[in-house]
Amino acid sequence: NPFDNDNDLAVQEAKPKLQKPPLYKVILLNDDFTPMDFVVEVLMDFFGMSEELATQVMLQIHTQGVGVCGTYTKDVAETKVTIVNEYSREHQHPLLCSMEVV
Ligand code: NFA
Repeated sequence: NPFDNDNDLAVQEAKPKLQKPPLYKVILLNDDFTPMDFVVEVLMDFFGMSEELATQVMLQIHTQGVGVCGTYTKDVAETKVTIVNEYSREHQHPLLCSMEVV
């Protein structure tokens, strides 16, 4: 700014735009063994869904083979995948959670 007579110390006007971080879809895969109630519980407890939405998403996974639980930054998506897979294994269910870049 040519009309800016400020001392340049501690004055920073230009703000270059930072790139937005890539987003990742966290997905659940269908299988023949995990109980429907368990999948609904996972979607409510780990992805903040209402029981109604969780039931819809569970049925979509059941019929289509895969469904989206949410979209997150890489770190958050990785943490959710790890926690959900550990939780499923603890309960002896084969439910698989994964992620893919949007
Ligand atoms: N297909 C499972 C069943 O019939 C239910 C299920 C839904 C599993 C969504 C995994 C994901 N019990």
